[in-house]
Amino acid sequence: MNKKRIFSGVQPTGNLHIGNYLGALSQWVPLQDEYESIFCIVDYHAITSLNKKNSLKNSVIEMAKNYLAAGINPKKSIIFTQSAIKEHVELTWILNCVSARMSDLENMTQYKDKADGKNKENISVGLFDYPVLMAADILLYDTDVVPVGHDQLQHIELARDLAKRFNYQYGETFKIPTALIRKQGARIMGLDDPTKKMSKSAASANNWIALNDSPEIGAKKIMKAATDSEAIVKLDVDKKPGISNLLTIYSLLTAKTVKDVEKQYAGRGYGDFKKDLAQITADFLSDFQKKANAFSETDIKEIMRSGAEKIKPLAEEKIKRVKLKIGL
Ligand code: AQP
Repeated sequence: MNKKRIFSGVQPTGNLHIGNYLGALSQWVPLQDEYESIFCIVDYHAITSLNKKNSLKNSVIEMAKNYLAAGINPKKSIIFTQSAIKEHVELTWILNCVSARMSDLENMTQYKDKADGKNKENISVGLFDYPVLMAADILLYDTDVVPVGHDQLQHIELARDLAKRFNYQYGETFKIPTALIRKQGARIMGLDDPTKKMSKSAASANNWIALNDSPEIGAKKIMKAATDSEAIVKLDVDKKPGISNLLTIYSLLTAKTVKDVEKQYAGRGYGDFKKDLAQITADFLSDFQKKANAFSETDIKEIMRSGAEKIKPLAEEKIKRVKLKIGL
């Protein structure tokens, strides 16, 4: 029987954080054996913010290193850069015109959050249209399953709606994808404010631990993380969001259950727990960075070239079908 297909991607911004790692990348790794796996570095998404000044080419290479260090294996999975396949943009335009509506996009909470308080003169149309590009990414490859963090759920719903609308109007063309959200780690919260998700656009760098933070900085950020005053290491997301977030991070980085970690620190307060988690985080960062740095730019370029070569025929075939359906 043919394997089902997964597709997912991350924007190539320099400071991928452990929320991205625990909610997305680390979830992808075991799925590679079960699914035909496609992992994209979505550089067209990265240009939606007008203030990106870094060279995107370098960021793409850095991101690919992160994928490989996390355990994405190019022998099992296809890894490629979005802008290498022009059909992503072609399908976006078609979906924009044929299936997507202004009201769909006006309802997207991520757009509302990012646009909140900003003058519209400073918001790109691309930021507004980002979810349609994301739908095109997914639908182009007849994706069955999209493993993502919790914040992307609404965008996957939109991809499903656009596919259904297109199929209804023009006959069966797109597979309807489903989101795969992991039970633990799908929403890692900000270290300085555990009531909001960890996010690279947060105001303070104490909100996140970047995968390229030095182990010392990573450890310091854990020590500074907000907790309540009760000093009992126990998961209670509503009443103790700070310690619950740290427990989740601890559990995922050590592969211990939350229950076991709670038992380990019963009666010991937050001091020991935070000190140990700081060390665990520092070790994780040091190991991750060693792995990432082991890949040369030449290795990465070859992996990406070969990924794009493998994926191109799928995209071409799909866009040909779509154009035929709409009479182009
Ligand atoms: N806090 C999080 N917890 C768990 N998963 C998360 N993801 C993002 N934040 C968390 C997941 O990471 C994947 C890639 O995200 P992305 O960088 O391409 O887009 P994003 O969701 O916009 O990430 P950020 O860091 O939160 O950026 P900003 O600040 O720009 O919004 C996705 O699967 C996402 O769910």
